[in-house]
Amino acid sequence: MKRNGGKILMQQLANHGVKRIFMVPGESYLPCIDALNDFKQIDPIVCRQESGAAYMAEAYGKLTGEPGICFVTRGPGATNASIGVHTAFQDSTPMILFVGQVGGDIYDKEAFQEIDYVSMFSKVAKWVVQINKTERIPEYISRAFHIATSGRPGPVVIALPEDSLWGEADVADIAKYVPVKSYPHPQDLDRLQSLIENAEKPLLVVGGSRWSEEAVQNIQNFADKFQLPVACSWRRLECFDHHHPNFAGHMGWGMSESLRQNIKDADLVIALGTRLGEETTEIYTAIESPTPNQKLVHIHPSPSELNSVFDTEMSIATSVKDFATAAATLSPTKTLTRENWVKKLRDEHLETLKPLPSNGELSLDNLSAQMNELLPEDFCITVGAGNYALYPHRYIQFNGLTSSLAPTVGSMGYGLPAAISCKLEHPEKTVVCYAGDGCFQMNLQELGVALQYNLGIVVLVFNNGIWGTIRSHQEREFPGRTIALDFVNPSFTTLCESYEGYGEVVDKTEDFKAAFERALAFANEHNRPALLEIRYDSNNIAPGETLMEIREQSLDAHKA
Ligand SMILES: Cc1ncc(C[n+]2csc(CCOP(=O)(O)OP(=O)(O)O)c2C)c(N)n1
Repeated sequence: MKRNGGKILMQQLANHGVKRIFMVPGESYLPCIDALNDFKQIDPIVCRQESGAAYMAEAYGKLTGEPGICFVTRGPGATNASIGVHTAFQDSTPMILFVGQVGGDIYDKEAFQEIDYVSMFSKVAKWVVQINKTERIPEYISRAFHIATSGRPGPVVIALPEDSLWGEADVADIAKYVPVKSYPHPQDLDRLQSLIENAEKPLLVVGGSRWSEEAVQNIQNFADKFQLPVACSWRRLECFDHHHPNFAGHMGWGMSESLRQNIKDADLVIALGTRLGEETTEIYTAIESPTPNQKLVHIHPSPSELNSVFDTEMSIATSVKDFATAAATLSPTKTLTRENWVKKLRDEHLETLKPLPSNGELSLDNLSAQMNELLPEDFCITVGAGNYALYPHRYIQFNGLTSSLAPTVGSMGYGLPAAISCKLEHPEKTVVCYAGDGCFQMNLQELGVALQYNLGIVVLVFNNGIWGTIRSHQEREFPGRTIALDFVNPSFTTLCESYEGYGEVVDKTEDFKAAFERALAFANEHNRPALLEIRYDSNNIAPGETLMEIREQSLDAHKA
């Protein structure tokens, strides 16, 4: 039976289990859009801008471990969506971006909106391909799902020339993809166990993508049995329950001084699932590259990641899930006596949860610490990039998978689309987007999606009137010479009201609790967005740190 390329493509997505796509429509891929009429099991989420759509798809990939699917038009649509592809790349998130393309008859003439996507995306995607023949659509899409999810997960970009979509073919479909397994070798497990049992001060660092509830549980049991304190890598706060007695904090930007010292004191670091990137290692100082001071065991799904930046004691190429399954079979061969080490790290971590003092009538420290009481058990906090994000990540006790969505790539504008994607996937969850006034304004148009799809998310906009992070960098490098940082902001509350949402300004710590409860009640009752505009003294730039202190320290350093 002959079908056009759009129908063949949508059939493949259905076969691979896709239930939702994020898109901005475009005339360059009309047959795919038309095919949605025949595949009602696939829900099209129509976004306002391609960066929002791509971020939503990326967040879906983070939440589910399955590729998030995004459709955009050629040229301008693809360039807008590229931020989501780069996020998926650095965050190791499975994702597939479909992009329209000019037809083969006029290709390579710089036709209207034409781009060579293989060249354009080759450094920010795991794989890029253009499907030039209608009959090869099933084959390429199957390969895309496998590539996006196996080894180090990542984004795939597929360009769809018009003639491939409008053309017809009689071709067989391909069944649902099955990611390959990669179990650790028994000898490696023996050696790992011996390293762990002979260490005095080991530390397990968890991160990366495609975890499962079972894997989290298995790794928690493993940490218990082997007396391993556990830290989450940069912005992977969801990989371990922060209430667990072995949890010792998170690494990277915002890491506590005590954890920084404990990492340096550790004699064995086991990094599971995570890259040890610039942020997690604090520019390769907490764990030095190429030769760490600690014995390093690196467990990562991609062999090419292993030993590429660090000279390891031992490397195991396996996925988190497969390692966790194997770890569940291990038991200590001797009595371990590291209770004090585990307890020391835990106690020091608990100290960091106490709100630090700050200036003015509204304390961001106190606000985020309060969230632990205000949030129900089933919650998700999303952020983009900016100093405001340091507060939830320091004070909120995240409780496992899907409780946090944060781009390790540090791209602004992520929080709102991610919150939308999370609420679509988990309607029962309390989803709170933290956003700086700068971060929020990068993708605020997606409030329209929250309105259209009845999504009761809560948005906290942290209004300090500046691009605060950059101000802190300027004060550090060019003290007192700050420039090009100020905002003239709109009324954020009126803005949310214009999307039929709720808006309220909060400028005192004691008013936050009641305001948050009102916002959440509105969001839950009306299934529409609620926004609290949080006003605070912009001098408060990070927990326990002010801009004026940074300036003074820097001026002193320049004098010396
Ligand atoms: C897309 C993108 N553009 C620019 C940056 C650089 N950048 C990082 S943080 C930041 C300022 C964030 O300002 P805001 O959201 O208001 O938060 P604040 O730092 O004031 O808390 C900027 C411009 C980035 N990370 N991502």
